[in-house]
Amino acid sequence: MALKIVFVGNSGVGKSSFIHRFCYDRFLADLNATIGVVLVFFSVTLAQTFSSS
Ligand SMILES: Nc1nc2c(ncn2[C@@H]2O[C@H](COP(=O)(O)OP(=O)(O)OP(=O)(O)O)[C@@H](O)[C@H]2O)c(=O)[nH]1
Ligand SMILES: [Mg+2]
Repeated sequence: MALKIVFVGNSGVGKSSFIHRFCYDRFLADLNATIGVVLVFFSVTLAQTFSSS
């Protein structure tokens, strides 16, 4: 399943930092302000639970 998530908000609130932490598990203290739009592609495997009745 493919999801597209859009981050919008005032400048400097931490959108890019949040995305970096989520996608790459790191914090970059010297991130430049984002001009326009940045696309990040990231895969995550979700645990599935199957129930039988
Ligand atoms: N102390 C602290 N600083 C943070 C945190 N998240 C982001 N910052 C700092 O806040 C500033 C702005 O973070 P960005 O992630 O660039 O914010 P942004 O929303 O992407 O900003 P724009 O690209 O200008 O729209 C940077 O100096 C970050 O280092 C946090 O959780 N704690
Ligand atoms: Mg940004």
